[in-house]
Parts: sequence; C-alpha cells; structure tokens
Amino acid sequence: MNLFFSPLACSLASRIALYETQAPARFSQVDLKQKHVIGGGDFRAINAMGQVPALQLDDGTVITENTAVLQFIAAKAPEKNLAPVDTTARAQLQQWLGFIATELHKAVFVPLLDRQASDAVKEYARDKVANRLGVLEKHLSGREYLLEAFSIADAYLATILNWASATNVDLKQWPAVHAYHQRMLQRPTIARAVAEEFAMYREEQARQKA
Ligand SMILES: N[C@@H](CCC(=O)N[C@@H](CS)C(=O)NCC(=O)O)C(=O)O
Repeated sequence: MNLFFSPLACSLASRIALYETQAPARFSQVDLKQKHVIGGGDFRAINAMGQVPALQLDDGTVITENTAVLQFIAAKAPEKNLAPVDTTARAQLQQWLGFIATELHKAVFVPLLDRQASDAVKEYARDKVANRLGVLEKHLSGREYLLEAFSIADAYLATILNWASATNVDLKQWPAVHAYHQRMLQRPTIARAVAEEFAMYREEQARQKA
C-alpha cells in the first residue's frame, strides 16, 4: 500500500490508522499546490481530484476520500477493532465520520484555512463553529472516545482538531473537546504521526520559501 499524503493535512488520519494497524505501507508526499508527487509524478494521475488522502493498493487500485480510506485500512486489520462491525455501532461510526468530513472538515476548517477564501466565506464558516463544537462538547463530556473504544473516527477527529490553533478556534471554550484533543495527542500512534509530519511540514515551508 502507498499512502499519498501532505504533511498535517487530513491524510494524517490515514497515517495514524496505518500505525495503529501496523500494516506495511509506503508514504508518498504530495505537493498540493503543484499537484505533483515529491520524487516524481503527476498526482492528478493518481487522484484526478488532486486531493489527499489517496491510497494505492499493490494491484494499482486507488482508494480516495477519507471516510473510505480509513474504513479500508481498518477492514484490513479487523483484530485491531478500529471500526466496529455491529450494525448499530457501525452506523454510529459512519455518523461520526460523516459529521467530521462534512460538518467540520469541509464546512468549517477548509474555508478558515483557505488563504483565498473571502471574508464573507470565512464568516459563514466561523458562524458554524459554536454549533458544531457544541455538539462534540455534549457528546464527549464524560467519554474517552467518540465510540466505546478508539476508532478511525478518533484518528480523523484528532487530525481535524489539530487545525484549530491555525484558524484561531480556541478549543478551551469547549473543555471536553479540548481535553479529548490533548488526550488523543498523547496516544503513541498519534504523537508519532504528528511529530513526523510536523517535521515534514516545516521542511515543506522552508522549501516553498526558498
Ligand atoms: N473529499 C475529500 C477531501 C480531501 C481534502 O480536502 N484534502 C485536502 C487536504 S486536507 C486537499 O487535498 N486539498 C487540496 C485540494 O483540494 O486541492 C476527502 O474527504 O478525502
């Protein structure tokens, strides 16, 4: 398997899931601005959307979209219990993956992070923060994880919450969300993935400035 990623982007969630499952995987860094794979290759030939994550299997099949990539990685290592199979728990997993992907990732954080988004777009996104994080605050109060145990939804949520400081979203306003994020950052697979990608992010920034 080969995970196409960009440092500290949403593809970090898939790296965390791969570390959790200990599946043998290669990691190919993508320059998202130029849409090329560092080391060579047009990334649009891998994913016509030009977006990470993209997971290329050994037979050449490419899986895209966070929710699909994460569920695929989890399904390859069922013994790690990263995605419950019980019908209700599975629906709840998909509920949270959908919430994170659409209500947080795309509706809130992408516009806030996008330097080209207009003030009106940013305001529209910022208006949604209190409601979305309020929903999470209520759910996470008294809970360790989104579901009964650590799952791919936690890998994804921890990844998205990493963007709060860069977008001036003060998680301390939602104490249970803040405590959850801090807890997730201490989980060894997440700590390792964040540390590795933070170093790559700094290198990427330096390259782009040079
Ligand atoms: N719908 C995609 C969105 C993925 C996405 O937004 N990836 C971002 C990085 S976090 C990206 O590649 N952005 C570059 C672009 O959209 O051109 C998914 O859920 O996987």
